[in-house]
Amino acid sequence: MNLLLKTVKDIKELKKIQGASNIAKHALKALIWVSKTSKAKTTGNFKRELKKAEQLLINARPTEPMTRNAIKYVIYMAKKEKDIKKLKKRIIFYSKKCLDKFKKAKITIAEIGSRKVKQNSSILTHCHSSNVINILKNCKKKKIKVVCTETRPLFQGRRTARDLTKVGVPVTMIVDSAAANLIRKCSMVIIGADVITSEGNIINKIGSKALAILSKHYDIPFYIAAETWKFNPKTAFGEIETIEQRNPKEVWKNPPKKLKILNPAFEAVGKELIDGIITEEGVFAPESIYSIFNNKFKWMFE
Ligand code: RUB
Repeated sequence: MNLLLKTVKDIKELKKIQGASNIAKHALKALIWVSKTSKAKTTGNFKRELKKAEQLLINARPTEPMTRNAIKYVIYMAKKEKDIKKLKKRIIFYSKKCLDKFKKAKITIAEIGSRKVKQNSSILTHCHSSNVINILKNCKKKKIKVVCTETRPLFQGRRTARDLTKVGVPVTMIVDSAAANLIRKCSMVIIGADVITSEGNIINKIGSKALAILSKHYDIPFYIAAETWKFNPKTAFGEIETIEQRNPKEVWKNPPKKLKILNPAFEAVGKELIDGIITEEGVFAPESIYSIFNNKFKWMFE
C-alpha cells in the first residue's frame, strides 16, 4: 500500500482525516513513510521525492498552514545533511519530534482551555475541533452542557456529538440555522481554527463568523482553541490565505440544471469578534499573538 497516496486521498475526502491538526499529523506520518520506503540512492533524488510528497500533501487541503508549517519545519531541520542515509533518518527524526510537539500542545491547550470554562455552564461549539473536544472532555466534572451545530454540508457536528456523548458529556445538537435562537442559553462559545493570521484574525469552518457576530451581539465570550502552528507566516507580508472551495455536490447531489451552488469550506473571523486565542503558549488577545510567532518561529520567515 502506498501510504502517501492513501493519506492524500483520505485528507481530500474528509471521511477518515479531517480537522487541521489531524491533517498535519497524518501528513507527517506520510513523510516518515516516504523516507522509510524511498529507494533513492542520491540526496538529489530523495529531495525531489520529498518535494513531490510535500506538494501532494499540501494541495490535498489548501487552507491548512499547520500542515505546511510541519513539513517545512522537518525539511528545514534536515536539509543540510549531505549523506543520503543520514538525511532519510533526519526526516524521520524531525517528523517524530514534530508529532511529539503537537501531542504535547494538545494536552496543554486542553488544560489551559478547561480553566476558562465555568462550573455548570453551557458551551456552544461548531464543526469538529479536536482541541475543543479535549477541552470539553477535561470539563466533564464541572457538569457542563454542550450545544453543537450539525455543520452542513458534511455534518462534522455529528463527530463532535459522538466524541462527547461517548465520554458522558451531555450534548444537544442543533441545525446551523438555530444558532441565533440557542446561543442565548450558552455562556461561552469555543471553536477551533485552521489558520491564525499575523493580524490575529482566524479562519475556521464556514459558519464560524455568524457565531462570532451572534456572540458579540449577545455579549457571550467567544474563544478560539488552536496550536500556534496554525499561523500563516505569509500573512505578515500581505498575502491572503486561500479559502478552500469544495464540490457543490456536497451541498446538493442532484440540483436543478443551471443552479449555481457555492460551497466554501472556511471563512475568516475578524479579531474584533474574538475574546481570546487559547494556545499551547497561553491565552492571548488576538492583537498580541504575532509577538509569539515572531519569537517562536524564526525559521518560518527564512
Ligand atoms: C474542521 C475545522 C476545525 C479546525 C480545527 O474542518 O474547521 O475546527 O480544523 O480542528 P474540516 P483541530 O472538517 O473541514 O477539516 O482543533 O482538530 O485542529
